[in-house]
Amino acid sequence: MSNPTVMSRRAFLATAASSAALQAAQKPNILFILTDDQRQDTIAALGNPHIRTPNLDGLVKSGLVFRNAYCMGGFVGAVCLPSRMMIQRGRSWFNVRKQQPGYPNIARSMSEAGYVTFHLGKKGNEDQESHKSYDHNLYMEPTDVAERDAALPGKQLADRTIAFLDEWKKDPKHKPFFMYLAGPAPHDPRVAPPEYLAKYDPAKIPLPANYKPFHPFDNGELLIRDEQLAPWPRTEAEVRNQLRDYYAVITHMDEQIGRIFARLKALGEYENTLIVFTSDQGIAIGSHGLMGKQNLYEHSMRSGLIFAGPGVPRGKSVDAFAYLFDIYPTLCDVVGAPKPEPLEGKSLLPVIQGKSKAVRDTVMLGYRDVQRAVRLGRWKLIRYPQIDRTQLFDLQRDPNEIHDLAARPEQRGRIEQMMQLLRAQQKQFGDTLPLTVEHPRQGDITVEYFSKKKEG
Ligand SMILES: [Ca+2]
Repeated sequence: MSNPTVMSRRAFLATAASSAALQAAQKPNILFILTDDQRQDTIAALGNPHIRTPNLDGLVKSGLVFRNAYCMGGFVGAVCLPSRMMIQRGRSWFNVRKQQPGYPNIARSMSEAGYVTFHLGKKGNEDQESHKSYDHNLYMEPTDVAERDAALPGKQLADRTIAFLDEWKKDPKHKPFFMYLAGPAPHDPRVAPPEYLAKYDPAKIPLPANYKPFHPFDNGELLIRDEQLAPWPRTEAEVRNQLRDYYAVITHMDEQIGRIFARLKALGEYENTLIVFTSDQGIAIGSHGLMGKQNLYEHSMRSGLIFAGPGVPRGKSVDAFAYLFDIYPTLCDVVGAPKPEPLEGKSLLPVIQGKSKAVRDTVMLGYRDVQRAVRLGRWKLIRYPQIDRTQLFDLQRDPNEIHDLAARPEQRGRIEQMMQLLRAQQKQFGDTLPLTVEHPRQGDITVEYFSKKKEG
């Protein structure tokens, strides 16, 4: 056994070089799967016995789950867009649009770290500017609806990914891959094949625990497109039917993801691939009387974030706060790439490796100029500045945000503390929205508004 202290300089350099070569050879492939509008509670292994997601369940069991990973929110109703920009660029939505040409993005960083980069996904409400940095940049093709199977976006996503993997594997000089798969499922329109619909009986799908026929007040965005995907009041039957379609699309999508995993295994690459799975944000579908994701409740802003593969503990879940824009710097750390200067995301690697409990004390969420929220430990405060309204939830006792504690006198101090925290977070990210306005609106979009509309 050689001793480095007495090793000749030449021998030492030779050893160092071969060790660097070994590391390079062992650089993991990275498969980053981003789904569209998938609530965290639509993965069976994360506590939903009513949905079937065997492949995502396998990922949960073989990896580490961040239970408190959030989309920070967005500046437009199509929250997909800011969410995806934040993910690609590692910046908050307040700063993500301020970038100069040549700005850092995840594809550039992975290229510089020696990866071949591949993107396949939807084109609308996506960060097409960042996509130009991928070596292979593909969009979903419009499909021939006459050919039923080919019309399913999940099938196309898997087919084309598998085709790329097969070609990549044939090249004896291939670099490790960084793949970003960002398909359109389970976003509406939710079209699943009949045999997947048949797996779910709407009558047996439980309503969300926080199901309501109406949202209890005007949150500033009750008339947007997504909220018109079902009539008011949201009936139990309508919500169950929509959940059936949603679950069927997710089960189909899960199967297609399983096909990609199976091909990685067949090619002998699965063990050397780090898989990152998340969704750009969740959605309501009946929760709180809402249908869309233009709100800051947990069902809409919290995503399931899973890491699985080399160096990741198996079957673990953590409560550490995370933003989806932390994924980019995390992957920089994984591959040993520098984290470019303007990144606002923080690497989650210390949490993944068990060296640290958390990298953030809080998260701030926002939606246009109508909603802001902040989390502190088990507590969550949501502020609606335009109507001068505040909600406070104890997520430990009330994870479904059903019992608003804001009017309780004993919570006055906590609300003051959390409003201060929210202001401090706004300052940190450059958010200039005042949390109080001189002339608050009445908030006209109420139960009465929809009742009159129905009569009229
Ligand atoms: Ca989305």
